[in-house]
Amino acid sequence: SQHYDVIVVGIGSMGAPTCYNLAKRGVKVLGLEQFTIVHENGSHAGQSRMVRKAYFENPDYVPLLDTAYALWEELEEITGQKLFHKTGLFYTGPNQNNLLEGVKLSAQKYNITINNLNESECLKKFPSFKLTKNYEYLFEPDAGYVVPEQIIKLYTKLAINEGATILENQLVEAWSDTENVVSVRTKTATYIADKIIFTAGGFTNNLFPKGKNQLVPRRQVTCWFQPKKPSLFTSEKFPCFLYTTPELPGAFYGFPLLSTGDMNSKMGIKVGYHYPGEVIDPYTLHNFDHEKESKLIKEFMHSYIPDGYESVLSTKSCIYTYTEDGDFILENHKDYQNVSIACGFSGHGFKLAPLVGEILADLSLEGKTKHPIGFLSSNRFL
Ligand code: PYC
Repeated sequence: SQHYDVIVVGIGSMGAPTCYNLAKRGVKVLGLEQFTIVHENGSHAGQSRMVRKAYFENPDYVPLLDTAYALWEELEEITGQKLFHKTGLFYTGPNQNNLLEGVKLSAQKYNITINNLNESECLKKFPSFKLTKNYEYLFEPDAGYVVPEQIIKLYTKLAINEGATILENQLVEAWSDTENVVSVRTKTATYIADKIIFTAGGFTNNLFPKGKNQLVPRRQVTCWFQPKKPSLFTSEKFPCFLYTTPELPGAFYGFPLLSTGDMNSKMGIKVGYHYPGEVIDPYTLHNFDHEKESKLIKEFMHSYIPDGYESVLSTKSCIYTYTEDGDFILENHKDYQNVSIACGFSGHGFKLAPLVGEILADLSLEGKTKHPIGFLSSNRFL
């Protein structure tokens, strides 16, 4: 069989940019995807992902986000397409909650523009949000969203243009890392390479049955709503948002009507609940109804964005793969010589996909990267 320099397993959010970065550096790459390029069985479906910089989770992400922002821009230049939709991001919730405090901490530490709005400014700028007294209202003007399916297809195409081979419907049944050669077996073939990179999202555990790092795939539901007055829900009047409520932990989030579709399209506005959902076997993602989860989201809409909810257009499940602490794992694997891995994106990874692709190419080819990813090593769990 053919000998590749690097095999990438899982050609989704992280695998597609990884193939591109490797191929661009002149190495012989094989990408293996168990489903198709873009599908609804994992973590990337759903038409929109937020890109933001005042990172409430942990300020250590901000230097990485700076680079990712530059790479989103570079991707627009390479492809000549508009990919990053700068809508701004509205954050609100009770004073002194973790999310808002986290936003302010990162903004302060890294000098990120965050506008502190008062109630009347909010009402004027974003008339569709119901506001609560004594909440804080923050706006990050440089945030926005990207369309994950579009990005993954683009990176795949760019990778192929640079010489990568990408194969669909190739479920990895077994793999090994021995004597400086990795071998990967699918139903139809065995492939050999010097190195292997796993970007398998919620399916990572299935490829590392003895994995020590606990990854927990969870089912997350999103709803699409037809707004009562669509003209109030374009990005000019309705930005991306993260909204914490006193009733529940976590945050509700959502997007305006996508500027890729027309205002009256049946796409609607997408809203979800950013909080750990039900633990699942990732291969059973579509075996559940969305009753319980949609009810919460509908109640949120009813209370806080009532004009956004005329009817529910659709509901969907996708996967978040949690680590214990909600931070990613991005490293050369501790137990294998020729294996690099990115996993455990815990529901907030897509915005960094262009950089993860670059870092994985660095790690696999050079054994190190200049990017500050020490905090994403699995050593933190030792
Ligand atoms: O990572 O920005 C994010 C996000 C928002 C909602 C879910 N994830």
